[in-house]
Amino acid sequence: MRHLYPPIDPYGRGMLQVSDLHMIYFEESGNPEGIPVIVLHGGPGGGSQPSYRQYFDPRVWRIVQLDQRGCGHSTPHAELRENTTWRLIEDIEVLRQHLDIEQWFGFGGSWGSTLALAYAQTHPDRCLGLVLRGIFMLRQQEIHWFYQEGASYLFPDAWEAYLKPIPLGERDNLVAAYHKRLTSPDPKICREAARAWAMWEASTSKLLPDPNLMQAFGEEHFATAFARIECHYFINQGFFETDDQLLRNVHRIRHLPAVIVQGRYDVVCPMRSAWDLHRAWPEAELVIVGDAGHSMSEPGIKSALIEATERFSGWGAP
Ligand code: STX
Repeated sequence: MRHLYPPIDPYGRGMLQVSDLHMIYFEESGNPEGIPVIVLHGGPGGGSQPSYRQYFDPRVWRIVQLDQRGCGHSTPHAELRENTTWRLIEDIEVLRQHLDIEQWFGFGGSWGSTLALAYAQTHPDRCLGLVLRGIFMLRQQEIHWFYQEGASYLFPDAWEAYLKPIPLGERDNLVAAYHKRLTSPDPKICREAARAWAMWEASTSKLLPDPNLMQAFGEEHFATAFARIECHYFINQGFFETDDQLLRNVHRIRHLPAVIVQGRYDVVCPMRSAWDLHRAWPEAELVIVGDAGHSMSEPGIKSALIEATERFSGWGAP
């Protein structure tokens, strides 16, 4: 069993103006001469966390974190305009060039895995390899499972609270009903919807419920960006051209070393997606954690992710 590295502070941070509207916040930690890795957070809209650094040996890795458009310390907060998958990929490239990095590893779970796959498929020559967790490819069936029907069978209690802001007549399309409220000019309507949306995910993210996670997700600043940005991406199908775009383009990245870590009891991003990716990309190592749900902080997931970064510690050293 592997455990997190001790907490560390970044040695560098900054804000980058990536459009007329958006500034993105980034941090660098670990060894400035180390192997570069870009850490991609989930949601979209979740923001990066200090604990994400602790999955890497700080003597070996140059750890780059960024808050994607509209969340964390990036501004404007919870902004949906000019906020698409392809803009985020451009931002990652702007940041890479700003930091004078030729190539880097990608590390991401959940939506972070979606974005890492989309980035690597767009810029395969910039990637040294991928560590992915809780695979999410933003296909219609994945959205339907978690936000319409499926996960509701496993968490009927938490589901009631998720349904509450939506009147009976609008429940046949919950993502659309939520989108309407999360983009409402009435801050009270938006706030209530954001909280209910975020709490649904907090209630289902771990094998065993975690009150700390519930509290963090329920906090207004976090919930507003998380819910608004997630729903915006989901109603737009991730801005992908086809539902299976990420699977269809696996051939572009098959040469890259990769590890896929998946919790068997992941309710947010069920293992079906990791399995589909594994079938399309058998060269990537699939690690199934038998006693874990979705969160990267579940003990078995943590351990498997750290094993993966340790395995890649010898790669691409300068
Ligand atoms: N969205 C799942 C996701 O990407 C469907 C995600 N879930 N929780 C998170 O991200 C954070 C821990 C980053 C908030």
